[in-house]
Amino acid sequence: MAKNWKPEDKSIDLATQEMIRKAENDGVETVWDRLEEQQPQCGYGQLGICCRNCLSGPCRIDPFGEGPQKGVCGATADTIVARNLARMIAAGAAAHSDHGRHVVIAMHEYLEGKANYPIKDEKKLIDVAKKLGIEVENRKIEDIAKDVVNVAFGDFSKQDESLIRFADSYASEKRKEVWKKAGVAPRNIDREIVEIMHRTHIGVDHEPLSLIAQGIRAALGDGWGGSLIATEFQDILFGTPRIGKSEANLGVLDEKKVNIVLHGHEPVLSEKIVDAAMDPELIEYAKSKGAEGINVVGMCCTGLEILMRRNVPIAGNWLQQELAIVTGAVEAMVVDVQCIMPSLVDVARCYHTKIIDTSPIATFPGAIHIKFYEDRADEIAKEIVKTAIDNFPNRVKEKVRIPKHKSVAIGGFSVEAILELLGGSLAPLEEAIKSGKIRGVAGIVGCNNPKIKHNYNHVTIVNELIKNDVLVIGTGCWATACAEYGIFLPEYAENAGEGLKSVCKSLNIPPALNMGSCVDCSRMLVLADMIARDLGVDISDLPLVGSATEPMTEKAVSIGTYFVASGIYTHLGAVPPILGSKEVVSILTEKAFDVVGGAFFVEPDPVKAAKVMIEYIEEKRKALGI
Ligand code: SF4
Ligand code: MSK
Repeated sequence: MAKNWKPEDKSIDLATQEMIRKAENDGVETVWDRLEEQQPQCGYGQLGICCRNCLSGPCRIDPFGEGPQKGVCGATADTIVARNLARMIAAGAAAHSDHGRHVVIAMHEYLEGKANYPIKDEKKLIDVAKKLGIEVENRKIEDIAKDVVNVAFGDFSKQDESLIRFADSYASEKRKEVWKKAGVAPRNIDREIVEIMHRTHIGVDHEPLSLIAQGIRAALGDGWGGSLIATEFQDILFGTPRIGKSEANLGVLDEKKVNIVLHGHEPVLSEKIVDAAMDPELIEYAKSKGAEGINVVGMCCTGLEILMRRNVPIAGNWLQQELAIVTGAVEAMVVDVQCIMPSLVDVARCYHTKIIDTSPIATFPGAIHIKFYEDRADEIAKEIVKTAIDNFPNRVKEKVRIPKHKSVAIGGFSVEAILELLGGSLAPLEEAIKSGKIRGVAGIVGCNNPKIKHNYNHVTIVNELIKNDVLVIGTGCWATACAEYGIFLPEYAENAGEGLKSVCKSLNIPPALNMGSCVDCSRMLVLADMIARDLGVDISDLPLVGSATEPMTEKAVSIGTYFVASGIYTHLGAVPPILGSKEVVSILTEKAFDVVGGAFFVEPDPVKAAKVMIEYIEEKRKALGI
């Protein structure tokens, strides 16, 4: 395959570059090859001005004003762009929230005696129950848990107009007032998503502002509902993350062991596989097949879930999933939901790797299907580990090359872990912000995008921000990028400005903190909300910014939207498909400020983006008089 590009153009990561070269030598096609084949990508799609919402279409609007300016039904570019954007938000919110629902169901099944998911973190359960206004004194843990489950189920099903209970219980009065006034308070996590599908059906809502408002309502149902529920229930079931040490990058694969890569998003199965891989019988079985043991590693957000709670090493982020297989050393890649490339099956055909799909809602043609059900979780986890072990003798020695590169990374910065670190309250952090040692905080969310040099934006923006004494927190594939680059080491604070460096040194923490997977963006909301309450202001008053530096998924669109709707000025490192409507652009980048106190800005250059973020932080400091 003759390429018009070099691996160094595609990633700043040496392990990634090495495996792109190996893929080329092995004749394996990767995501970057396919992006090349797709060029030039459709201009109408990039601008968001094509519509196929009915069978009279597909329709498209001529961006130069010479051809059609309306679809067959009369929809304008403004309507089409707003509808398409709302549908992206709906899909993103649905993915996060359905994930949340699955975790609630796992806990419900346990409480019904049908599944083995004992509650690991009773303190977290009690904290969550108290926040929700559930009585906890002199009550059995199981009874409290049942009430918490019922509140969560209610947020997915209630039919009245009131705000969902999780958002109502977690968000400050000031923020809720903003949502109420703007008419964007989510009433039911599922309903807001369904309503987007209804409104965007042919002939329903054609007003960009009201379509975007509904998008915001669904996104808030994600951030302060579905994602928050996922995080809280996972913490209750599997333990709230605490600060711990792990490793990151493709070098975490082990040539001598059975390598199992856990990829996707939901920890309900991966937690069980981590346990199964420690089963002495299965370890012995692996040895009987010639391996020295079993090496479980993560990929993408499932990887971050088990890194945060169990310190399991992570092999890579989104753009590295194919390359893990290219090492030739992976016996099984076990996938659940979201961000899993269907191409993995094709890559695996060139090696001995088995792709095992596990979610009843995600089937991959050509994969082995071992579907996962909560009531047989332990048994299925063992079956999967055994399948991987049985595949070890099929490894082709000549095809194996594991890059040496890996980095030690500190993770586990849940809000609870941060509080513990600070001695029980956020006061030391707030003092550091007030004194100016820390100028502000930037919350960065994940993804990679093959249109952007892998990890470049993530690393560059962190370097720029910390140099200027901005503390960075974040999640998702951003976190893996930082982990791979050594940013999650306390020593990395040497690269920070004097103020931030002194804070990091006194606490022995890195200048950027790993808060978990993409659903854990909810942790950032909770943290921001706590700081705002302590300072007696709204989130929108804080010296706080958001960023999706290498955005790719519809989930990132939903996250960005709920950041904005939570009052956060939010950067996007890639242009979303909205430029076909000046009206939509103006709502998202300007008018949103007046309505929800936050807005988007798009800037592909991470150095320039950091500059804008720092200026905004300084403006907010001035307004607060600090
Ligand atoms: Fe065309 Fe309107 Fe149908 Fe969209 S909804 S495909 S613009 S006719
Ligand atoms: S995995 S959503 S590419 S962070 Fe959560 Fe990474 Fe983005 Fe998927």
